[in-house]
This record gives sequence, structure tokens and C-alpha cells, in this order.
Amino acid sequence: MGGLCESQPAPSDIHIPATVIVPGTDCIIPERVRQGLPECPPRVSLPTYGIGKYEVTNEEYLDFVQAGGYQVEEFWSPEGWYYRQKNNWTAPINWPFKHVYRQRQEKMPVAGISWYEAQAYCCWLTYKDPTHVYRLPTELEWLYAATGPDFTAWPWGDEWDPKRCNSCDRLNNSWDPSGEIDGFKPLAPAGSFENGKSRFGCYDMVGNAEEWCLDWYNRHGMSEIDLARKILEDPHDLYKVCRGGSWITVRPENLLPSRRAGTYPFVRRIFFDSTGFRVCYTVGQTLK
Ligand SMILES: [Ca+2]
Ligand SMILES: [Ca+2]
Repeated sequence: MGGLCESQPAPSDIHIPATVIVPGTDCIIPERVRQGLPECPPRVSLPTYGIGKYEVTNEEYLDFVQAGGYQVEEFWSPEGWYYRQKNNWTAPINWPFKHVYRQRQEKMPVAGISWYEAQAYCCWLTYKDPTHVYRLPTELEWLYAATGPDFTAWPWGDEWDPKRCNSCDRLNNSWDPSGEIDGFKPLAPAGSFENGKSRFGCYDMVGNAEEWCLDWYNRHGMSEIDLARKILEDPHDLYKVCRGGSWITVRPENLLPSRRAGTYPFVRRIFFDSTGFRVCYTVGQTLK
């Protein structure tokens, strides 16, 4: 990657995802948050980092597809390339023509992609814009960006409000196909909920597309031997973390940013087309 980046032009020819800067901090993790984070110490240092203001959109992801991102092995991890080859992935699962999204969906979050595809996009984006080393956020970076220094229950505070995010609209305990409660039945354009953004200015941390994080679901602080033993005991240990719930999530408790969910990194469709991501980078870190 280092060699590849040296001759790159300024990335004026692609859409660079907007990011917000979250100042580095030593934060005390409340017990209620730590309960869902195996091996998380009570005090954690986070670097100053940039994180996507929005979920990565179809329009942004299209640049990766059109640049041949699915054909360049160097952008992929060995495991990701294996699955890309095996399944002949050439674009997100919900793009009908294999190379472009549906009409008028350019501002929708990309959804229906595996963790490996999100990772490959980040690697390609670093190649195009080497001012940052783009990656997925760790789940703590994601959570802190979503709920702020006070680790509030929701990005906007502690009270649930179904009109501040795109979740599964329900009336009388059944799905409301009109999307009457929050205004959107399936995915909404990224950034549609101005009053749902987090203190740091991140939109859609709750609902819309569920978001892949960098972390394995259950491998924090483990020795290799313990890890191998645990995987044998529980194959779910091979999950990657997803956070925030999606447009298809039905109960508020399942949309809490502090709630962990996850699946295998090669899964593209968990429920309908609901899984996307946002980018992250450590400020000051470059490839050189
Ligand atoms: Ca909705
Ligand atoms: Ca989201």
C-alpha cells in the first residue's frame, strides 16, 4: 500500500465520505455499558479520531465499484478475497444490475455488504486519499461517537423517540407499511434525521443501516489458546460486531447503541438489506 499511495493524485475524482473529529479522551465506561463489552476495562483511552458523519452511501461506494475495487486483490484481506472469489461478488447484494444502485438511491446508505467488502472499501479509500488510514470504527469508537462522554442511552439523550431515527414502524404491534411513524419504510437517505444526530454530529447511529464495526464479537483480551478453545466451543465466536440496529429493527431495546449484535464477516444479508458501515481513522496516522 505504501508504494501504491506515493503517486496518487488528489482525490477530487471521487466522493470522500464526510467525517467528524472526535477529540481523544480518557473515558470512564459506565458499568451498564461495560456489561455488554467483554473484557472492557473501566477506563479506556481513545485516540483523536475521525468517524463518518453519515453511513457510507451508495454514491460513495459506487466509486469503489467503478474503480474496479472488486477486481484488485490488494484491497482485500486474504479471507475477504477468498469469499469474493468464491461467491463472485461484484457489487452490493441489493444493486440490481450488479454495477450500479437503483435510481434515486444515491444518498441511501450502502447495505447488503459483508464485513470484508466494507474493509476492502476502506483500504481502497486509503489508496485514493492517503491523508488518512481509513478503517472501520472499533465498537468503542463507534459507541463514544454515538452517545458522547456521558454515554447517554440514545444519541439525542436518554428518552426513546421513534421519530428521531429510521427503525421498523409499528402500529398496534404490527409493521406499519406506510412508514408513518418515522417517515421511511425501508432505508432513508443518510442524514435524514437532523434531531437524531449525536453530540459529535454523527447521523443515523440508531437505525437506518446497521453498521459493521472493526471488532470480533468475543475475542477481547484472549490468549491464542483460549481463543482457539472458545471457537471450538462456540462458532459464534467468529462473529464481527454490528451496532445500532436498522430500518427493520422492531423494538427500542434492540436499537440501543450500547447493544451488541453481530454475524459472520462473510454474511451480506442479515435481515433484508440492512447492514452497512461508516468509515473511521486515527487522526495523525498515515501509511508513511
Ligand atoms: Ca421506518
Ligand atoms: Ca445506522
